Amino acid sequence: MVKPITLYSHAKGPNPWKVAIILEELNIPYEPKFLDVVEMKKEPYLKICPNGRVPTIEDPNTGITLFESGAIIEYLAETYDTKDALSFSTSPEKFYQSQWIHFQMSEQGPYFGQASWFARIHPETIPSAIDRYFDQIKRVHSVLDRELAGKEYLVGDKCSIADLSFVTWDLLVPWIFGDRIGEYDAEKTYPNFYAWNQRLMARPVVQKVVKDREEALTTGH
Ligand SMILES: N[C@@H](CCC(=O)N[C@@H](CS)C(=O)NCC(=O)O)C(=O)O
Repeated sequence: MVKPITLYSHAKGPNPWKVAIILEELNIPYEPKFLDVVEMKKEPYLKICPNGRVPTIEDPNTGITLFESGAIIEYLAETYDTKDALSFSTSPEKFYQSQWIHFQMSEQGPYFGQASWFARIHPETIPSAIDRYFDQIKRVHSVLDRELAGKEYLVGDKCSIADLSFVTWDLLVPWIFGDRIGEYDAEKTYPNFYAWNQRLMARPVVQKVVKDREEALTTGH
């Protein structure tokens, strides 16, 4: 029997919820442990995640402790998705899957993160920085839109960890744009991206995790 995996998490940030979606999709038992930012930056957490951020997982079934959400979802798929229900293990699809996860981790995550920082958190208003990162959000969506022309999912003909890795940052886009959301109509500008995002959002597991996140936010994790 599979023992529950510990998922170190935080209510607000999108990266631990990305991992929760894959755990839920693969029916892997897990226990979230919510940390506040202060706890993330000191021992004992720094011993398992020198980066001082979440997510990190501890898997008692294999003895592995792992941080970085992209590495974690690849590990979960390789270890637990033995029938390739949500991932690809053969060439060339596994490399396309990796390509999109790298794109998510190196472009969507950091650019959307900087957009949210400069638009919603930074104490000074710096319009040129906000414009720069809002443009990058649109650019990332334009890349996905181009790729998704005439297809339902990024790799092959099934939903995979590559697609699902994008969901939790996309969910935050209306909050990131705030008052300026009116200047970005994704449905009209990037219809392939928009339809794909709607397809992913309609998945019962994604809906469940969105609800879990809202609950965690109201209980103050
Ligand atoms: N590249 C990391 C980024 C992790 C990350 O930025 N996590 C946020 C929550 S979504 C965090 O821990 N923020 C706390 C901080 O920045 O101090 C990953 O994808 O796992």
